[in-house]
Amino acid sequence: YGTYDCPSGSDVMVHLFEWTHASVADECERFLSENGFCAVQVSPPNEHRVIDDPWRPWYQRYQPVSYSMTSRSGNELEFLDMVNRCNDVGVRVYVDAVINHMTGGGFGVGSDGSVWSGDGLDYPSVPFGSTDFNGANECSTSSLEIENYQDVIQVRNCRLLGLRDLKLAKDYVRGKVAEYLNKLVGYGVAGFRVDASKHMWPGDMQNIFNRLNNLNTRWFPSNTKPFIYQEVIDMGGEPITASEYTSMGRVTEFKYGKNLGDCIRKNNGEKISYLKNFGEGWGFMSGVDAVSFVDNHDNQRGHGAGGFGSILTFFEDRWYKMANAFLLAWPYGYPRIMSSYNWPRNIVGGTDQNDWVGPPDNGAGDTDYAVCFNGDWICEHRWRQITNMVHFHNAVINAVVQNWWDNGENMIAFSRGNIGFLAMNNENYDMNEWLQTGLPGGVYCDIISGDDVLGACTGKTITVNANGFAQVTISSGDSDPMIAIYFR
Ligand code: LM2
Ligand code: CA
Repeated sequence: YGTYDCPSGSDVMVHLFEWTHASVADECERFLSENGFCAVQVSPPNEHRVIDDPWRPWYQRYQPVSYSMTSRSGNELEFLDMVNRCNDVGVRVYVDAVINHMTGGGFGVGSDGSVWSGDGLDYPSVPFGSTDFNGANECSTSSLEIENYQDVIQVRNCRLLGLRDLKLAKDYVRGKVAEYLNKLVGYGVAGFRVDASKHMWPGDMQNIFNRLNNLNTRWFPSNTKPFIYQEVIDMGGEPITASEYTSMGRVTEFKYGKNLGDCIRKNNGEKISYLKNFGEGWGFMSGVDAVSFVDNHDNQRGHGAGGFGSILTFFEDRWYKMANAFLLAWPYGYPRIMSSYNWPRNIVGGTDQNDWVGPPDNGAGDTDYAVCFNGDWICEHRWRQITNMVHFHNAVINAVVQNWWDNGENMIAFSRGNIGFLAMNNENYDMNEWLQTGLPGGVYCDIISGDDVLGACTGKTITVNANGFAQVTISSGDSDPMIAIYFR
């Protein structure tokens, strides 16, 4: 676990948040496979609670009702079709696996028609019953809620936000969870984002992972286990740390997006020149253990960790492109690009009043095909600056950082060996520097301001002399105050 082998020339994943299976399948074929994406993270595909108040929030999908396969994204056949089609074009599918808990309180009928009762701890279509959940024997708080993150037992045995906490110490529960994950592996799923990993004992998770089958040999080499990456929010200051999980797979590094956002926003005197040793040098986990990202579906709306004042999202599009350019140019972690839908963000007193809003048009018909740039689908992964940096990332994958330059403040430049070069100007005055790019002499196309289509550059061109130097000019007024060039 914890290894991932992407087809060569593709080394980035994208989270197509709340996309339907049908739309993901199309996107694999028409875009992801053509643009160097290794994998797509999809929303939880299993049966979930259906919430009316507020109306069909995105977060209903983090309340499992069963492991049957009709969700807001589509049914089981559509899921299978998606996995087949993505795999056929070399794009892996990673499933967001919600296995720490089932629903919150209440009762109802799930997205696949199953009855459930959180009040009665009854999920007959798994089936899970009251003895399959942690209760007063395991969790010491009278509310059965997590009340204190300094208490490891609470964090793992009590309820997160009222969500009924599965007794993963129990063989039967482990078996049911493993059965679900193995069903997905059998379909051709290549890996899992493991939701709420902080709230599960590493030993319980290891036991479940030990039960996982090898990947489907229709697409993958024999004896290959699923790729695991675990969602652990470790900002420091709590007894549970990311390092407890790295032996089982990668772990989401939440410090990355917060600190990168702070540098780009210049919060508290932070500067992009400080990015010179971004990563382990900042106290992050080792890059080989990390999934790195600018924002995720939680912290882009003020859930999870980070905070609106730090995290950058598509709402701050100029900064966001800078952050993603850095993410993709700088060697740290397995990068994940967020692909979002728009919603009427309305931050009042630090909370987004509309943080619950689900994907465009849902509830109307539940066949909500994502069409990029149409309506509210943002498709950050298709923004030219970001897509082109995915290509850059893949091109420089084996090259180390060299030729770092900064002005001590908010102008930076560096090369990746003699393959690629990025320069960024986050000052409010123009950058005009004679810099070593590391690249062989020639005329290069800046892939931020345009595309290099069959050698015809639609953006700026940068001339590198025989010694590798170039005049780098970036106006502070540029819509994207950076340039990126690479050798191919
Ligand atoms: C995660 N990672 O560890 C997900 O990334 C995150 O999106 C999930 O929370 C969380 N863990 C549980 O899987 C989201 C959302 C919460 C929401 C839960 C459950 O951020 O706001 O909680 O999903 O849907 C909601 C209500 C909350 C209520 C709870 C239970 O916001 O007030 O608690 O449902 O009914 C009483
Ligand atoms: Ca738990």
